[in-house]
Amino acid sequence: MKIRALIFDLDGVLVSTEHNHFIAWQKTAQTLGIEFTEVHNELLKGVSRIDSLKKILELGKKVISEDYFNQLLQEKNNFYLESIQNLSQDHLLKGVLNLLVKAKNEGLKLAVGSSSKNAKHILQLVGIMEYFDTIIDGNDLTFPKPHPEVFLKGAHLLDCQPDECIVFEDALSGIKAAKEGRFIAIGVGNPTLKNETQLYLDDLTQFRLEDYA
Ligand code: B16
Ligand code: MG
Repeated sequence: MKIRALIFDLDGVLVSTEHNHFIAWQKTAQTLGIEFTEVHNELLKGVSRIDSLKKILELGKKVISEDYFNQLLQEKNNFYLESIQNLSQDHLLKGVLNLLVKAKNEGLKLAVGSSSKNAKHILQLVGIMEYFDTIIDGNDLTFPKPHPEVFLKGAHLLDCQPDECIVFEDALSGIKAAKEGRFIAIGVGNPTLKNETQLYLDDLTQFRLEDYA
């Protein structure tokens, strides 16, 4: 089957923002008196903001009021947004720009499929918004990753079947979503995914479009 579209996760695939999420969640966990390491953070990658805080609370076996829960979500996002305010094209991950240009020239359709409600803001900061035919983000979703809704909506808007689309993901939740939706799933930039996908790449410079298009 010829590939007609590429669907990119945002945080950790296009832009190096995963560490900012980690630092912001670590601050939240500290406020709650919960130990939170990079290993714990692996479970949060690709996971929605609400589900991330639920997972941190489960980790610390804590129960908090709804008001405090919402306050912590707001504080985490404020801290995260502050930490990415100087984001620029320099924060695009290796190989991103070349692949976007090449895929566009080949006539492929391009989409972003992200859990983040900040996705459009980030794409604007790093200056690659205009490459994408459609952007599905956390604001468009009823079911967060690992549910395939994000990628199925993307494929639908691109008028493509899942098996005509490659999904690039850095998170286990996203790989599960892509596989569940019957997309071609490629793991990028996260060695813990090596055994989870047919193809794993350290970064997008290693992707050979000519093998698919
Ligand atoms: P926000 P992705 C995900 O984005 C991140 O991997 C995850 O760490 C974050 O919690 C989630 O977005 C929600 O982000 O708080 O900005 O709405 O990897 O799916 O592009
Ligand atoms: Mg990601």
